[in-house]
Amino acid sequence: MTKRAVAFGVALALSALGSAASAQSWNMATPYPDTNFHTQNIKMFIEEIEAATPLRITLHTNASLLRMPEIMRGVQTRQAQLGEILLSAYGNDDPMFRVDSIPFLAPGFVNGIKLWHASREAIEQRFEDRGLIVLYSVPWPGQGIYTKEPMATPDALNGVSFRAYNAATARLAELMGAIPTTVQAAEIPQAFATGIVSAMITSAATGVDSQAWDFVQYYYNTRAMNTRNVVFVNAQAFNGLDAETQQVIREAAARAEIRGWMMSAEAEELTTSRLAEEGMTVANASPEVMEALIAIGTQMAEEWVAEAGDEGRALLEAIGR
Ligand code: PCA
Repeated sequence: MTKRAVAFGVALALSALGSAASAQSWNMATPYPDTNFHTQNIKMFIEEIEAATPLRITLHTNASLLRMPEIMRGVQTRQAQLGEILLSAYGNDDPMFRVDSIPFLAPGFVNGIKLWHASREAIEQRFEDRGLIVLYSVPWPGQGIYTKEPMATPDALNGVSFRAYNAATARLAELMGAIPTTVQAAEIPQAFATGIVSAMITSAATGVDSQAWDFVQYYYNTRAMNTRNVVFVNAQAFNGLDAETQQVIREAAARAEIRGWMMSAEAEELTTSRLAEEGMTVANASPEVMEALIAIGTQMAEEWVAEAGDEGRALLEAIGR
């Protein structure tokens, strides 16, 4: 073989290697259904990446690839390269993961943005320690309480079996005198149908996803907190991409974060109206119930700081609490 032929062969092999490396197929796992605004946002995120890079991403929705509690581990072990989780569902791992679930600590989208910016670095560090990279985070609409019977006073939930989705909502239920059971979003209709739970806290968006009107009558729009989802990637997989593809993903993520906050605000309006259109009674919680929830929030913030320590105290100061 001539020198030239060898050089040509090497170049060919290298370019084949190069395109094999960039034309990868990835999987992404999310716990939420196709119609949910988070999922719609992810689809746009993926479209933007696929339009600008050879990377191909298959999205597995509605916990079809991995159940929510398995997604972080699943991305660490590269069963999927990308994942979306409800961050606070991992709140037992680290208090930083559940600060967004303390009732009335940072209610509403504006406070939520402040809280995210103040906690982002600490959360990113936790992900890095786990071999993961945070790409973006989007909040759920405000959280409200769904009941079968009217909830005029705080004791209405006494002894009621209550669907929780993380440690914080379980604690909230407990402090309301209810009996919490953790149920994943994808399993809500079944849990109500089989009588495992008869009340819950979640957004109007998840109420619509689970067709709450089939099993509860009342939605009390307390807007107690805007707990967040995080979209993240396996760090090794990400670092294995060429710099240009990495850049495209980072930029698409930044856009998805801003778009997602707006989509969440829009979903809050649309899905709250939808609950009413489907025949549910949508109401503000009574002053007594609000007072009780706010007091519970204060207690939970104290409990949280006791666990989160100096870092937690500094975070609350940073958001003016
Ligand atoms: N939906 C998710 C988390 C918060 C929300 O609005 C759920 O209910 O599991």
